[in-house]
Order: sequence, then structure tokens, then C-alpha cells
Amino acid sequence: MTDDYSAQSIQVLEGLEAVRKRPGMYLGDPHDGSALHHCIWEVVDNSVDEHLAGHTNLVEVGLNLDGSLSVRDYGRGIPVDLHEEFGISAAEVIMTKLHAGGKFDNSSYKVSGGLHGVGVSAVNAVSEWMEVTIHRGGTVYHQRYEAGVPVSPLNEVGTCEDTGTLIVFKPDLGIFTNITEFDFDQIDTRLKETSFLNAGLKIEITDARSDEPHVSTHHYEGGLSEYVSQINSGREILHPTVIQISGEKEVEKGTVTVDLALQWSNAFSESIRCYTNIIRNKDGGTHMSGLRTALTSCLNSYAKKKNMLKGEALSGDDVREGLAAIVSVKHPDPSFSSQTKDKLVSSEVTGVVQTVVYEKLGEFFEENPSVAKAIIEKALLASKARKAAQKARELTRRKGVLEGGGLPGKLADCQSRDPSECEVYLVEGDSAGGSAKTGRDRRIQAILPLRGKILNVERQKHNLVKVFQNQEIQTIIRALGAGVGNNPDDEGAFDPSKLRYSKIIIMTDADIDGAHIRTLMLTFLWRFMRPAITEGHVYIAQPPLFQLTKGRVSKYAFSDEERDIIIDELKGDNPNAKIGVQRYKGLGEMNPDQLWNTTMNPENRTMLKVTVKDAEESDRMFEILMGEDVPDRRAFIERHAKEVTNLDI
Ligand code: 0RA
Repeated sequence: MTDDYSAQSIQVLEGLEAVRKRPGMYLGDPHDGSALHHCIWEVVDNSVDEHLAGHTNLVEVGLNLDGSLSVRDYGRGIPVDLHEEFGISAAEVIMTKLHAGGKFDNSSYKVSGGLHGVGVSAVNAVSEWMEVTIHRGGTVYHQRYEAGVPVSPLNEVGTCEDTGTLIVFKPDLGIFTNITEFDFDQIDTRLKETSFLNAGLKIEITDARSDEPHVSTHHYEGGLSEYVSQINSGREILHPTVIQISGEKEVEKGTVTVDLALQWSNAFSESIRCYTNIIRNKDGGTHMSGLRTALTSCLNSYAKKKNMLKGEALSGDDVREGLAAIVSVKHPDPSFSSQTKDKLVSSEVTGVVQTVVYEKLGEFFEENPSVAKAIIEKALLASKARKAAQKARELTRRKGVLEGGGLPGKLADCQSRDPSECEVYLVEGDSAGGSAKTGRDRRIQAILPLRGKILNVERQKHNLVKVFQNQEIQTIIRALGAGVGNNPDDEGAFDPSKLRYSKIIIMTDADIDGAHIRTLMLTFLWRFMRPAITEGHVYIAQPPLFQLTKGRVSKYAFSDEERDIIIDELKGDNPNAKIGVQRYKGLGEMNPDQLWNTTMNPENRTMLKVTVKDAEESDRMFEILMGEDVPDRRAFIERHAKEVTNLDI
């Protein structure tokens, strides 16, 4: 017994040491905030499991002043009895033994999200300290750990009338770097999603790190359909009630259940979110493909039956345009493409989702013919628009060929033909374009001046013909030479490997108009050449705001703060020295030399690379900021007004 116990302890210590040595293997990157936040999901998942097992309706999460985080639930409480095999309390096993995960009774945790997680012990290992308080059988128990190692026994510290578990941990800053503070917005977004997926579960988040504690509560009885309604808020919906589908099928490994909520709106994009056992699979997987196949065949067969199809069948893109959907599957033993569970690969799920959706959606259409009609008409319209756009795009291409080589006349191309070293500047206005042409390194830098404000494509998304007929847009498409359109299946779709330049640099004036023009360009790139952005080809030039001169010395400042610092520097010991301050209103005010030296010279320029954290979020932002819906835009701007620092008046 004693021998067993110490052998066991050594094994535990070795397990925890492995997590501390290689946190990345268990929790994700400890240097960019992902492992830090993963710790929270890991602990919260255990409490969510108690909800799934039917024992708690409330989970409270606290962000504390000392940098620790607490999670309290009102479930059964972690068992405290002696664990026969290990000779220590069950609670201590759960808190310290890697992969124990606390799941003794597998059957009651069939569909838990935490089931396949690394467990709370991994979080314990990377915590400076962790404390567990258990309310169970009328007694309150408490134990403390440091770096995963118990520093006290599991003590009885009081009595209670309720049951439940409180876990508090402080991340070990010897392990986590760079991002070491919990991000409220990220936690709020994720836990909101968790409560949507667990209808009836209330999650309360309290941020007590500032003078005024901030509380956010998520509680959705409507579950998935409420989630879909929220995604579609502010959009014009095609049918008022969200379509709900549920079903289950036996597979070899047990029962797979499927829950879906679907609603079409007038939006251009599709937003389908997929989950397995309450965990988001951001790259979809077999549930996603099952849904897609079922949608396409279901809509086509209904349309055919009702004689609504004139010519060709509807494509997948046509039927999914404007669809917001949640697919949530529960699977006893799912497989994913990676540790991070971004994609579900269990092949049997495709068929399950496909069958359930095909059957139930077909039934729904039979019972709700007017809804079915609206959805199919929208898909038919989408199909028509897509074909027209395809023609317009063809025309653009052919016109390019007719005009000799296909390069637009306005483009001042570079000499090199090696895209990896070439860059193209999309420049606001002809005068700045002129300076840029003279100032550039003509071996590798091409200049494309654009006239004023390009078309706001967000407002033309239902009229793609107009987009493709637009002069400035045709010019950009032909200069980049890599096609256009985000659907890789379309002929002539944008293909980043064909780009004539590896860097596309947007260069506009440092004022509000410039910012607007930049946004219009980004909107176009996002809607029609998305991989250029997601694969990191798009940059924003940073022209200086000020030129500061003292005698023959001249320096540039890129912000107000920098201006003040440089002025102080130039003054040196003599406060009365006179410094010339020139505010650049536009690129056109700079001569070619200045533009080269401050903004274009690859040796010393600063540029911003355009990156995207969340494609769906970005989609929504373009929709709100550049689209037609004014109230939504006003609300968005008001919400974010405090973040705006560079309003120029
Ligand atoms: C193992 C078994 C039982 C509950 C738990 C673990 C449990 C773990 C955590 C972690 C956070 N909150 C939790 N709540 C419960 C079932 C015990 C029983 O049958 O009473």
C-alpha cells in the first residue's frame, strides 16, 4: 500500500512535470494567450459536464484582481472518498493525475465536452497555485496545490447545505509569457457560445479586476435557435421562425445525436458553425459536409417537384447563400484532424447528418410550402446572379486580352517578373501616383494609381455585373493577374499562386478620406480576392504625418506622440531653438524623394500587414460597416467609439 502510494505519486509528479515542460503539447501556445485561455475552457468544461448530467443550472466564472480565475458550479461536487487504487482521495486524483479528468463514471459523461480534454490536472500543473473547495454531503472540503503538487491534505473546513465545486487557479507566469492576463471579451464570447449550446444553462461572468466590477450573464432557454436568431440580428430574414431539426442514429460506437437550427436571410455570405460535444470545430468536417450535401439535394428535389427549376440544378453555393446555421452533434467517441479539434473527421457522421437533415427538412418543406418557396426563390436568384457575374468576369478577361497582354494602361509595372520580389502599390489619386512612379524602385515596385473612391462592392453584392463592369475594379483585377472571386470552383476564380506581385500595398492619404478609400479597397479584396488577405499578401503603407526640420536636419513623425518626442530631441538643451513642423495633408504634398524615403523604401519603411483573426467576424464587420443597414452601423460605431483614437478634425 505504502509502496503503491509512493510509486503512484512519482507517476503523478512525472505527469505534471511533462505538462510544465511542454505546455504547448497539452494546452496550446503559452506565449500568445491560447494556452492561458484554454485553461479556463478546461475547468469550465467540467462544470458544463455537471449540467449535461443534469446536476447544475448555474456556473459562475470570476476574473479576480490577483490574476486568478474562479469557476463555481452547483453540481454534485467532486467525490472526496478514498480512491481504492491510488490510496488518496478521489478529488486529489482528479486534481493531480493527468488524464484522470474526473470521469470515473463514464456513462454519465457520454457526451461531455471535457471528456476528451486534458483535464483540470493539466491546468493545475501550469498554475502557480490552485485551490479546490468542495461542497458535498453537508461538509465543505478544501485543498491547495502549488505547481500541481498538493501543499495541504483535503481538509474538512466547514459545513454547508448546498453541493458543488469551486476551483480557483492562478496561472504560473514562469510558463505563460506575452499575454498573461485574461481577456474578458474572448471569455465572454466563448462562454456565450457555451450557454447557447446548453439550453437552460446560466453562465455568469464577473470581471472584478477594475474598480467597477463588470458582470455578464448568458442564459438562453431557446438554445440553438436563439443562437441563429442572434447571428441573423439586423439582417432581413426570409422566414420568421428558425427551422429546428433533431435526430439520432446508431453507429458502431454508439448513438450519434444531431441538432440543427437554420434560418435564411438576405445576407450574401453563409455562416455555418459546427460543434462536436459542445466544442466548436472551426474548420467544419464530416457534419458540415453531411449538411451541405443534404441541403443541396433537398432543395433541388423540392424545387424539381414543384416545377420551380427551369434550367440547371441549384449549386451548393446557391442554396447556402444567406444561410445561418448551427450543427451540433453528440458523439460517444469522435475523431478530429488535430489536437485542437478544428475539424471533425469521424466518417460515419456524414451519413447521419445527411439522412437526418434530408428527411426532416423535406418534411418541414412539405408542411411549410411558403417558407420553402421563399428559400428556393432566393437560391434561384443567387444562381442567376452568379451566372451573370461569371459572364461579366469572362468579358473582363477577354477585354484584357484584346487590349494587348491584358495589363491596364494606368499600371506602371516593375521590371522583374519574379512575383516573390515584386510589389504593387495601389495609390489614391493621380498626383500621388505620379510621385510614387518617380520615387519607386522600378525594378521591383509597380504603381497603380486609382481614381478617387472605388465602388463600394458591399452595396453591390446582389449586382455583381455592376462590380465587374466597374473600370477601377477591372484595372485592379487585370493588374494583379490572378483572377477574381472567392469560390475556388468557379472558372477564373482568384488564385493567389498566380499573383503577379507577392505584396499588394494600399497607399492612401493619412486622413479620413484616405481611410475610407482604404476600407473600400479592403472590402473589394475581402469579397473578391479573400486569399490575398488570408495568405498575407496585403499591406497598408504608413506615410508620415509630420516633417520636422531644424536647420538642415529633417525628420519624420508617424504619430502625434512621435512628433513631440522628435521635437524634444531636436531642441536638445536649447528650448528656444526653432523647429519647423509641417503636417502632411496628403501623399501628393510629398515629393518623390520624400515619398521614397519615408514610405516606400523597403530598407526603412514601416507597413501594416493586414491579418484576419476570425473570418466570420470580419465578414460581419464588412456587412455592418459597408453595407446598407444604417441603424446597425450606427450601433456598431457607437459601441466602438471609445476605441477610435485618430479621428482627424
Ligand atoms: C467525478 C464524478 C462525479 C462528479 C465529478 C467528478 C465532478 C467533477 C467536477 C469538476 C468541476 N465540477 C465538478 N463536479 C463534479 C460524480 C460524483 C457522484 O456520483 O456524486
